Amino acid sequence: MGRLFSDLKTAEYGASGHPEAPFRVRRTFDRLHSAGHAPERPKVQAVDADVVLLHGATHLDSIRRSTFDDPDTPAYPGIADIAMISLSGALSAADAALAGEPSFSLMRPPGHHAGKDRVAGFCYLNNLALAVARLQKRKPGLKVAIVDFDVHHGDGTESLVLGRDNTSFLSLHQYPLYPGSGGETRGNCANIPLEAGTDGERWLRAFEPAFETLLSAKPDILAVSAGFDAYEGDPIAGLKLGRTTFKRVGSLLAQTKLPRFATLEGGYSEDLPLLVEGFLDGFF
Ligand code: Q9C
Ligand code: ZN
Repeated sequence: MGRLFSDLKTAEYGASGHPEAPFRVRRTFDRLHSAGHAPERPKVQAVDADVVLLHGATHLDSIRRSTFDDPDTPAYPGIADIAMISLSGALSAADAALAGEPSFSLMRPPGHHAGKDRVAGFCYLNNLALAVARLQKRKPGLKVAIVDFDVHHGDGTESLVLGRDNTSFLSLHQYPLYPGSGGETRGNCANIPLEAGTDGERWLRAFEPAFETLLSAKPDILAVSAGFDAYEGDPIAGLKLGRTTFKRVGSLLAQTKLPRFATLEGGYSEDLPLLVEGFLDGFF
């Protein structure tokens, strides 16, 4: 079984009516625990120097001082500290993966819309991209393939890794939809736009060849932005993936036998705990 990093402090912020809500971590944590997983606190504590690997020099301070402005991404009290815990989960998962253990960071806030100097779409720090940058700093030349299966285009991640050496990115997403980008492939960033209503079978038919192409670059490790909002029951998007599709994706990633880690991005349905459990059944 793989390693699961979580911290219930990341279930302690929220705003009423906001879909990115505490239950996402709290209920998923409980469900995975009951299913036999053993959630661990992060083993690596993120520090400011980890953030400036990709974000601008003032980005973390702007989160600490709440001087940012995005309608979807509130200035919750203490959110900078919580975002650093979420980042710590991603860094811990990356380290575990490199040591040979598949791993998952069950934390919030998510990260894939956060850009260099930008909070956006419920995201403050780009957890996954920072974890990748830290791995590559420690292991120069490490080849990383990023897979983003959140229903939204991973625009923040794309902006941070576009043109980056030894790094390739694949995102499948509903299009058009927030954030509006991801309509075409650019350089090392492969984008697969999918129309509203796409089901699991069609999704997998698009994923499999694109994933083969990603693997042809012979990555050393897979870094996965695991969003579960392409689920048919998700309240904020329109793809129609069933529960079993997430398990299948986990299995396809695991079949590579590559070192791998994943971080929670979106997924707003009450069924999120079941979806994550299915994904981990395949991924670990
Ligand atoms: N204001 C993630 O899934 N919706 N973020 C905007 C128009 C924003 C989703 C609607 C959706 C962000 C991590
Ligand atoms: Zn999303």
